Amino acid sequence: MQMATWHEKAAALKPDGRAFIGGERVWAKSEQQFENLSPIDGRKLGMVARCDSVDVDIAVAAARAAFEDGRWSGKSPAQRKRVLIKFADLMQNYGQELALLETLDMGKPIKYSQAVDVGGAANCIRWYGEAIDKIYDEIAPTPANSLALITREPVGVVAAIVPWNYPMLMASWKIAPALAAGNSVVLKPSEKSPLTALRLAEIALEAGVPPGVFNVLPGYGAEAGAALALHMDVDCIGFTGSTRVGKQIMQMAGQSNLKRAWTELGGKSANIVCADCPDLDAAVEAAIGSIFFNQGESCNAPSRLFVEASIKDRFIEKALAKVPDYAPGDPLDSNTVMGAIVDATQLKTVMGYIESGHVDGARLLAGGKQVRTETGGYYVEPTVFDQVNSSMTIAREEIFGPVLSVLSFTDVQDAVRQANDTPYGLHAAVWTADLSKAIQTSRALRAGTVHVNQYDGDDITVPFGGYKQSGNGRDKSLHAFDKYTELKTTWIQVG
Ligand code: TXE
Repeated sequence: MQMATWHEKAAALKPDGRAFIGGERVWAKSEQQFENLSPIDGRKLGMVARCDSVDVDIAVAAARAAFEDGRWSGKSPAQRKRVLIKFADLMQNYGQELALLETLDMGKPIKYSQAVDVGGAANCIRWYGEAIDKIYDEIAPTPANSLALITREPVGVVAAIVPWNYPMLMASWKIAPALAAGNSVVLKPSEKSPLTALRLAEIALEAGVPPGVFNVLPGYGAEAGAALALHMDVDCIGFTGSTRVGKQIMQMAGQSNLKRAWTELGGKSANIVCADCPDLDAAVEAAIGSIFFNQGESCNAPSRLFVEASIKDRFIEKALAKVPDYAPGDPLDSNTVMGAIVDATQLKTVMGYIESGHVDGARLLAGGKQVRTETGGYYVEPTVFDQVNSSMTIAREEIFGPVLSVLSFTDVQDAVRQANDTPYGLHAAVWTADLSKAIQTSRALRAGTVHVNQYDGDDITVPFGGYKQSGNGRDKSLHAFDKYTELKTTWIQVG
């Protein structure tokens, strides 16, 4: 029997756009809906609940009730572990459906939706599930007549607001540590990509996460998102998105109940290639592959490439030979490596930045145009600008599209100075065979992650987050528990 193609599977899919509150699929109380269109070809995927502050009140009340009665928060860590591991297993069982929803909703290639998004999200849920019954609390070194316990408790009701570039992965980075620690969660996915988050909530219920513990509200940022950030009964908010909205989230947290607010925001990561780079081909591959991965829609994309002047021409020649490999294609074709830009707004933003590169005097070496297909959709050529300097808009602002800016430097101090000349501080990289130079440079770079002689080294065991206006707090690793737990001191008199 012949297997159905991704196109046939996509045609058969009927996504459910209703919210998920208290263990049930529901429409918004207002009955308002919005249309969900695929960036692949403009096809209508369905209607989605347009939740607002009324739905937020209902979901937060459901989450609070679940937290208070202990149906999840009161379970032992080992019990929560078993449920979360089952949740991860089920995600993998439903992997094809989840991957398809992700690709249709936001345009990334199906092979990455499967390997990176489903694989990474399921691994994240499993990792925090496995971790939670292996963490011990502390006893403080107090005088002998006392016993002081330092224990971690869940913060209570956690709101998570996530973006559209890795919808499932960003959701899992928030919900996995939050749920493992015993919190209840209200998740708001981006209005551009709500489908996988809604399916995740159903899968969590099937795995045994009790009703009310994990709720999902699709809707617009200014409506459902702001209502969550302003809510007086949300204890903590985890946000990934633009720096502009991240600042508003911090303000809304401050003007309401001072809920703990954690932000993972934009980036303009610098990739520094020194003349003594130990493997130029690997550096070329990483520089090109990492900026065009996910259509350039990655907060940690190395969008500023700094190449030492003496090797720049050779480096660029090698890099340009790789660019055609990243030509955008049909995201439902398993061979495609670059897919569609998420929507018409983002396409306009990216094309606007390309125009600004021309206006500011950068030299276009590759791409630069929108790709029009017979079926429609939003596609942009992989684009490389040379002769960029640090004052140009394309070197200063986050483009969030497949656009690489090439700059040069004279010595490593010059590279560090230029690399740090940005309001952002998410990722950075340095390529050099000199160990001392690598260590000194990585210490000098103001970024949450510094890569040395690679760019894609990353897994769930390491923290992810930014310096400066790239945000605060860290996703992933055991450090993420700091965001979703309170530390309690219990001082006991002995004798
Ligand atoms: O992000 P927004 P957008 C950057 C990237 C991109 C730009 C715009 O440069 O081009 O942001 O993308 C919710 N109160 N990043 O407009 O608006 C919104 O509904 C509460 C970087 O999509 O920040 C969505 O769920 N919530 C980034 C989430 O915030 C609000 C990932 C992100 O949307 C809100 C995405 C409000 N007032 C974009 N307004 C990264 N760092 O990975 C919006 N939201």
